[in-house]
Amino acid sequence: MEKLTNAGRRQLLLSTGSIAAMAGLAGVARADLGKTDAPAKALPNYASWKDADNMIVHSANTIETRRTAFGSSVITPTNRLFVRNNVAPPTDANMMKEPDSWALEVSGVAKPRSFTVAELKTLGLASVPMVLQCSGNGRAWFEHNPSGTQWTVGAAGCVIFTGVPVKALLEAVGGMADGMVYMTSTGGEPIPEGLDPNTLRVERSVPISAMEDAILAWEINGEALPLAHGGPLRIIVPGYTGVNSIKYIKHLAFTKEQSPAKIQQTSYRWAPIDEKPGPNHESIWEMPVKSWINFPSDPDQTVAAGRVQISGVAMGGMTAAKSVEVSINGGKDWEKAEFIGPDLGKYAWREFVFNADLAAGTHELACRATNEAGDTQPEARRENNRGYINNSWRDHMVSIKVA
Ligand SMILES: Nc1nc2c(c(=O)[nH]1)N[C@H]1C(S)=C(S)[C@@H](COP(=O)(O)O)O[C@H]1N2
Ligand SMILES: [Mo]
Repeated sequence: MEKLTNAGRRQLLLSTGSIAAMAGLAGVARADLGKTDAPAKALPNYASWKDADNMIVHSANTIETRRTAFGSSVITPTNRLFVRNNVAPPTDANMMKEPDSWALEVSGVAKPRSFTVAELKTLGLASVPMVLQCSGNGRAWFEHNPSGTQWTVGAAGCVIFTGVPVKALLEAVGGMADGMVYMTSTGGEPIPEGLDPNTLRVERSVPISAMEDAILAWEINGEALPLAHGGPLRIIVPGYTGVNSIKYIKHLAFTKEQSPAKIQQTSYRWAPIDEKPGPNHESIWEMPVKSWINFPSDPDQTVAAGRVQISGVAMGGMTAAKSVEVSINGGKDWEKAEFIGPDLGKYAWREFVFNADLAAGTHELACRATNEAGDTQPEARRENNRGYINNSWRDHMVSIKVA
């Protein structure tokens, strides 16, 4: 436990979604969605190395990639990857000085013990290209103005994490204890004294089946994992929404019950709009099939009439993206787009391109992906209280001026 100053405590509380919403973040006018000339806010210190021109700084704890800034080369550069913290990140300057000495406690196993990152590095090595996407990506299009950051498409990126498979770690501790149902990860944020830890603790449980492809990562895109993305050590749960990939992980537990933390019990739940989210609602875990167009997508730009390369990204969720179709008339007619670039496996996204001849005027461009499981991206979002997991193709459509 660490004592926080009043200012520190206020900052911590300000970072929670509902208060951010009260501060006006939910009030983005719909017409402004996706605009690239939104007023610039300064990057916070811990993320000062981000590519400011290509980010939208919603708050010190919520930084979005601009729709025009994903590039077409599959991997999202780390300096353009979104950042999302539910509470302020740790500020302990020593934490990143010797990342190899960061300790992870492991429990709910035959031989519970603690490992340093240096020790974890001896147990195994795996590299996982995957989409990291916030559960609230696409929230800005929900009509009922759910509280929380008004992300459009940029609370997502495709990156490569490298670390030790959780399975290899389990082998080293004699396997899971009997009867365990969940894999529960705890973040290393200090919890201010005097507060009920369950209100702020970032602790998430996922079904143990998610362990199959999970890794404990210390590297992203070939570089040491920075604090902003969970360094020195982070768990990665591929195919699951971002909140399940706990940063600066300090405890990995196999448990019979889900975490009692608020972030598990009453947040990240599929609650109907008019119901208070609670433990009886389905948890937000696996990601569904989704795609969106990145180029052209700037509503302030006019595209030259003639041949246009329409491009974007398509992800399958728990299975690979299999195909993607594009519509240049608002979803009336669809034609198959072509995947380009390398196929980095089922958890990564694919870049796609569709070439169209566009005459002068306004065009509504849409795309819709299908995954290997046969799920096709729906036209309508699945309504829910907090505005999670929007994969509606209609919401992600772009209106383009051609002249
Ligand atoms: N310890 C900790 N882990 C966390 C969070 C957090 O606030 N604290 N936020 C989660 C959420 S909601 C998301 S979307 C991802 C964001 O990862 P990024 O900041 O590396 O993009 O981290 C998740 N892991
Ligand atoms: Mo998130």
